[in-house]
Amino acid sequence: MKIVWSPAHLGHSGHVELGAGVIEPGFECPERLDFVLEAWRAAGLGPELAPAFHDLGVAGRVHAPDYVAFLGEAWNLWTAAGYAGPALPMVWPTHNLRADLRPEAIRALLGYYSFDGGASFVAGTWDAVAASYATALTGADLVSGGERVAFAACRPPGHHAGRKTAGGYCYLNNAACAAERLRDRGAARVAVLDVDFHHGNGTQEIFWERSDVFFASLHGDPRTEYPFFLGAADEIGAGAGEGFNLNLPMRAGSGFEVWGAALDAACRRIAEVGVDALVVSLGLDTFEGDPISHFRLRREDYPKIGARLSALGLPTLFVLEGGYAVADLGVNALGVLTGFEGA
Ligand code: Q9C
Ligand code: ZN
Repeated sequence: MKIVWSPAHLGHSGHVELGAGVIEPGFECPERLDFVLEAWRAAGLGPELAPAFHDLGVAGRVHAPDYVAFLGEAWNLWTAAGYAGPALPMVWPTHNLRADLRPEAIRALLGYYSFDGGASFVAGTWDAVAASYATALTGADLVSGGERVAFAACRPPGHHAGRKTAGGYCYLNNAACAAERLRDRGAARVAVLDVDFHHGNGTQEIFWERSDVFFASLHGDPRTEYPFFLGAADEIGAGAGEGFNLNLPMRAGSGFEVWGAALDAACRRIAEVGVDALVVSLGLDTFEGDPISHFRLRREDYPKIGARLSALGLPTLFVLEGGYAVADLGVNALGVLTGFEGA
């Protein structure tokens, strides 16, 4: 198996997020990838590749083109306006406010193009985001080029990013872009299976009305868990996409007995739907030691996840999403990957 990663992720550091009563350092930190690489090397699973160059064409179809352009200029607009420190949104056009009017001030644009205070910008954010996107597309090209499996070690993650909104540590939706790329390169239908603790609200939104990308998500029940405002079981897609969205929310505190049964249900549905390739949004924040999440998976559960996914028999791209028990992240990620390879 090949891993794709880029050192450009290191520039996305020193960012902050809105917490409960505080502005705090981002849980989504550069050290996360250090632990993934350390575990990768220890497992001796295969070669490390840098991402190939990819233009923003796929991003401009998955996301609104004005949103992609904004991500590229946000930091420059922020510093040109004389602000220092991370660029955080502070006003959002929700409910009865005018979301149809694009504002001019950078302070307002940050809210126009986001849904929460969890995706701030620092000087290196855009380069990291662009490299994370290229990492996912490079992984997709490995799989469409005939590799059974590949691992896109993306940072920052992507699954909360919607068509024109950043949030939850995410800017461009790497997994959605990879699925789009797999379609471009000949897959008639692709499944995106999201096993991050948090609902993949961005991926759901992007493919909501499409039948060529089936989306399934296993996640903490949004009545109590982030992102709160999407991810209920009755969300099944609309229009041509009706029946091509599957949400399997589970209560906080769920362990592998419950979670593994949901994974099996999602896998059976993927087999029924019939797809040519699989993208796994691989969040490891289901781990019992995760500081911001509330499932109770253990280290020994992760290889079982990989084995179940492998049994689908599909060309598979793993795309890294969340996981904040930093020192355990690499071992748990490699548990999934070695479980896949060994199955
Ligand atoms: N201030 C992903 O796992 N809430 N994003 C954090 C602590 C936001 C998670 C609460 C969680 C976002 C990719
Ligand atoms: Zn998560």
